[in-house]
Amino acid sequence: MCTPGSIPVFESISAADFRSTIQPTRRPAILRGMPVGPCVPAWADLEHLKRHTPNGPVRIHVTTHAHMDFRRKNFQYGTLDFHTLLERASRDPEEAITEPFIDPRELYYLRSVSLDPRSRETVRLERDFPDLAHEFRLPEFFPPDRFFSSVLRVSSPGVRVWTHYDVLDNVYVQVVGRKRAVMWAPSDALNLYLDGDKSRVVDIDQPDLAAFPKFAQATPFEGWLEPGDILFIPAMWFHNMTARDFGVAVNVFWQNLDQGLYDRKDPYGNRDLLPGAKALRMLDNVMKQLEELPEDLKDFYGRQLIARIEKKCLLNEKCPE
Ligand SMILES: O=C(O)CCC(=O)C(=O)O
Repeated sequence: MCTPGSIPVFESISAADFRSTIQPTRRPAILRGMPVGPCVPAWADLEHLKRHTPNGPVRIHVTTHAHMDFRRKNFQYGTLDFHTLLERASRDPEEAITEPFIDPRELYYLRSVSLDPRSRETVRLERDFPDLAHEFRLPEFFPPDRFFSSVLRVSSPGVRVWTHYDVLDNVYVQVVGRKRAVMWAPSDALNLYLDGDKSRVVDIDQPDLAAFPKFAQATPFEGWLEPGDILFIPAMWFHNMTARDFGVAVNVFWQNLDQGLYDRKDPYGNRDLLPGAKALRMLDNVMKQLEELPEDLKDFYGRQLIARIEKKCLLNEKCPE
């Protein structure tokens, strides 16, 4: 195991520095003091936010448990008008809600999807929230033709989104409120008990080590985002995010690799890279083959497969400096 660390903070660097020295390291970074437009501090004013946004219905997560758990499904989906969502998510959590979905103290989380339900396009801030887009600027982190999506995220205080990875490089621009980010390198995949793109270890601060003993060997990197901070989340880095306050953020994704590697029918940008997805499907067939063998021989050939994969695919473990 490597020593747990902090996500490094880079003050007032340029977008060119990001492209030449930070992105190529394939390691997360907090970029502080970069120009993101008048959204900071303008969006901290709820009335301003309401004046500059349409009040259409949005699909949200509603939960009574701050730590959302995708396995126990301790949340449900609901629909609220956007302004009602803003009012409810920004209230003091001790304040009871009249006409809740589940409970007067429920919490909310929005990951914006296209407001046009028939649209198969990826979500874009400037299409669905044009006035907000006008007040938000992203430094030139990538060439415009690599843009994939820009997602508006709104969160009640305390809400935690489970540990998962994204297949695209992205930046999480924290506009309102503070947020805690805990991240793990892709090389920690075997210690995180994955179920698809998500980790089954929901409580990362008090993990159930009897159920998930290898989690103790995973190396977390932690950082706190302040309004105006930009977190660089390299593709495949696991991240777990907790809102300390009412939060508004813009999460921008781009295709950092050859475009042919991505699934073109993937509006959310969360499907595995094509060769990876194909390899996983082929492995299902391999496993089916091994099912024909007695248990001890299945174990024997399973170990041979592991040895080959270790030799051909895995990089040598190296602790990040
Ligand atoms: O908004 C958050 O707190 C987490 C969002 C996130 O990391 C994601 O869904 O990729």
